[in-house]
This record gives sequence, structure tokens and C-alpha cells, in this order.
Amino acid sequence: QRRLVHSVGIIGAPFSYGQKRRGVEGGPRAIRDAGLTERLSGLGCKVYDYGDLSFTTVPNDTPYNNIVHHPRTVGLANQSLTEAVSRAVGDGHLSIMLGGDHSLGIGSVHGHAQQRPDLCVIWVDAHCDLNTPLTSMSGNLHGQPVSFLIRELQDKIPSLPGFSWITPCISAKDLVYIGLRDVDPAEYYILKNFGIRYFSMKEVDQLGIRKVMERTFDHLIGKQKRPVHLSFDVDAIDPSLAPATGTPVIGGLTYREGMYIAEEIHNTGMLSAMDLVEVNPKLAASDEELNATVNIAVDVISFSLGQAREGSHGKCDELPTPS
Ligand code: EXY
Ligand code: MN
Ligand code: MN
Ligand code: MN
Repeated sequence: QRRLVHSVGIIGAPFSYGQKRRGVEGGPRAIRDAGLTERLSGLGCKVYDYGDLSFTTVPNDTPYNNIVHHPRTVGLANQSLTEAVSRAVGDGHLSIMLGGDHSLGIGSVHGHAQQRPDLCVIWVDAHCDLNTPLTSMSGNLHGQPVSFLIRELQDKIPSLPGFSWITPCISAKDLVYIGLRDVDPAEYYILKNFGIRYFSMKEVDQLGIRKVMERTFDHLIGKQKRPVHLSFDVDAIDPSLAPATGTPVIGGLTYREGMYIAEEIHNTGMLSAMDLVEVNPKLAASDEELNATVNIAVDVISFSLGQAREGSHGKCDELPTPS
């Protein structure tokens, strides 16, 4: 399995209107500059770079309900991301979307689902991004993407300008969260009442990351293999390790837990698309902070694509013999 060549399609999504702090649109550049393509090629992946999407800011994009910011701009961006991810997966690639803020999860999962309707989602995040436009207190759409994706929730979602094209594409049982530690009251209500499986940092402490991953796969995959979508928000990792992000929350995943998650997802052989979002270079207090955050982002992607701490089989098949 580790010897299988992955053909990956990289899609840059320099977008920040799902939240209020500019700078997260610099994520794709920073992650590419840290050598993503070289790392993946070194693992034996065939890398096809689709470049960066160019997004339009819709004029007069007034808030929905006086609360939800930039609905038309976020809706339009996700519409074009949907097409891009759908094309990449349709071309036979494992899609890697570099954000950008996490509102882009809407388009990435949606585009993936157009090609692979039976997919399941692993959302690794400090937050569950489950507010509806009617429960959001911040008005930021990066705190809401999952609410647009879950079928069972649709009678609670108002029609938002810019979002008419969206159809929910997963069921509550097709989703697992890992790393939660900042959940709003309405989000908690949804987690509980819709039976969504989650492993907050408390469960990571209680069970250990090994059992968390075993239970995640038992719940989502079981005996019947199906495509996996990994949506990885860099703020899942503890902010002491990955500080350059917009909504840091203390008490996050260690580096080793993050890499274990990625290794185990790779080992399923079912990863079909992933997102790496919320790297905000402008929020780094120093070059060290920026490099630390960006290197973790590249590591998460590389481990998801087959880098392994135990070493990689297939790199060396034979030892030289002295003549
Ligand atoms: N729950 C808060 C909100 O809805 O605004 C915080 C969301 C932060 C979302 C970050 C990207 O994961
Ligand atoms: Mn592999
Ligand atoms: Mn998020
Ligand atoms: Mn988050």
C-alpha cells in the first residue's frame, strides 16, 4: 500500500472572507514556499499543481441578517472551489486544497462529493464549525461550513444570498471530529441531537490517540471501504506549536498526535481529498513562528500521503554488496 504511487492535485485557495482577519489568503503561498511539492515528490507522489484559484469580491455584499459577513463572496468562492475539487478528483487525483479560511470546507467537500457521493469526512479542528447562519455569534462563515453540508440540518439553514447552488452532501453519521475544545452552545446542541461522533481533546486525553483513530475508522469505514475526506484546520494543533492562525485555542494536539492521525488516515488507503486551512502568515510574531506553523502544515500533508516515522518501505529494496 505504501508503494502505491499517489497522483495528487494541489489547489491553492487564497481566500479570507469567511472571517475578519486578513492574511490567511497567504496560506497557499507560504505552504508552497515551504517545499510541499518537493516533499510529496520525494515520497513518490506524482504532483499536479492546478495553481491558485482567483476569487472575486462581490460588491455590496451586505451582511445577512445584519450578522453573517460576506455571504455572496463566500458563496461564490465555494462555488468555484467546488468545480476545482470536482475536476481534480475527476482527473484521478487525490485533491489537496490549501486554504484560506475554513469556510472553504463547504466547496471542497461539496466538489469531492460530486465525484464520490459515498465519501465520509474527518474534521480535525479545535472548533466544530457547526454554527448555522442563525446561531452564529461572530457572523464568520468559517465557523459554519459543516452546517451547510449535513442533510439532517437543512430545515434549520436559511437561504443565504450566494448559497443557492449548495446541496447538502453528507449525513450526520458520515462525519467524525477530532481535537475539539471550543464548542458554542448551539453547536453542542447539534452534536448531541444529531448524533454526530466527536473526539474532543478530553477524549484524546482519556482514550489516547490510538483508540480515537480506531473508533473513528470503526464508525466511518467498518468493513465497507469508502473514500475519506480529511479537513485539517491547523488550529487543531496546539498554538505553542502552530501559532500563526486566526482562532488559536490552548490545549491542542501535540505534534505526535497530529502526525499519528495523518499516518493512520494514510494507512486506510482511502484518503481521496484533503484540506489544510487557517494558516495565517500575517499573524506570526516572528519568522520562527511562521516556519513552525507552515512546517507542521507540510508535515500533516506529507504524513497523510505516506511519509512515516518508522521509515518508508520501497525506498531501498536492496543493500549494496562489496565486490
Ligand atoms: N465558534 C466560533 C464562531 O462560530 O465564530 C469560532 C469559530 C472558529 C472557526 C475556526 C476555523 O475553525
Ligand atoms: Mn500510500
Ligand atoms: Mn475550522
Ligand atoms: Mn478551528
